[in-house]
Amino acid sequence: MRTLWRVVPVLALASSVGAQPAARVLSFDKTRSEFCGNSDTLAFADGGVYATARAMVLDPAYFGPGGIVSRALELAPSVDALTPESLADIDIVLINELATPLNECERRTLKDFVDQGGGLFAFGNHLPEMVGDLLGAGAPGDYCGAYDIAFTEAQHPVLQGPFGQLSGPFGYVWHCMFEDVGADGTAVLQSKYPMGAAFSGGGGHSVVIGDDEWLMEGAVDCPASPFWGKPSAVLLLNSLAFVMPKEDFEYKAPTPCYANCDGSCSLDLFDFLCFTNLYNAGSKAANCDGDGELSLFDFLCFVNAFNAGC
Ligand SMILES: [Ca+2]
Ligand SMILES: [Ca+2]
Ligand SMILES: [Ca+2]
Repeated sequence: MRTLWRVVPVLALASSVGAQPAARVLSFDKTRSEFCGNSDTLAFADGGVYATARAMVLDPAYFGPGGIVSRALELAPSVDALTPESLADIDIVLINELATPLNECERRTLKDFVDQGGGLFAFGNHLPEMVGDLLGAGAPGDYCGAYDIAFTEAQHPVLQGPFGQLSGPFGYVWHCMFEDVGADGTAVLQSKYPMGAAFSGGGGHSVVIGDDEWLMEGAVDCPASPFWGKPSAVLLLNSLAFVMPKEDFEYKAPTPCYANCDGSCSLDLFDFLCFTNLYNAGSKAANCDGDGELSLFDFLCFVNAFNAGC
């Protein structure tokens, strides 16, 4: 009895030290995702075409204590917009085919997230052009078409990773490509041009692939040409292992800027209108100079803040 009493606290200590928090993955919801067939969407968190891929991502034998990668992955509630608030506690952003592309605010937020050390896993025909430039890849022109795709010979953890090795042909579908992958990129899939690339810039790691059929199953109502198979599984899991941030990574949202009154991602006339509305409504938020009343000096104060920029 005495021995047991001594052992139990040690085990409890060991498990609390060893348990890493799961890495949280954020994805877009149904309202933002492209449709697939008549009834399903490509939302990664619940779309039928990704059922097998999703189950593998969440399988503790792959990601979890005692799994191939010791840190678990979990899907955060999906969102209809990428905002600094939506990235609180998020480790990896997963973006696939969207019904409406990322807007400039979302692109800036995503770049900030990756620069700080967050992970990005993006796949879909138009993802190279949507996010490639944020990662230093060359701006694409019309780099889409149906060509054979093959893994490159690069020495890279996405191709030689914890879940296996990837080489040789990968498939043939309509997809889009990078003009070039830039100084921080390594091409991992090659078509007529690089079609999939891994990025290691100053902050976090990213993998961007210009197609999504490779991750789709066939047995659902979807017109895309699915080619899910073992190489798809290895590519998916190696990519997520590569983009997983350091355990202490925590995204810090930028401090709100007073002059950006309407909270948009630019300073413009609408911010003056916004301030004027606050002032006319007698809002404390219009008391820019912090004294006890709303006056002309608050307008001057706002103009100064606006001119100072954000
Ligand atoms: Ca495609
Ligand atoms: Ca604004
Ligand atoms: Ca005032």
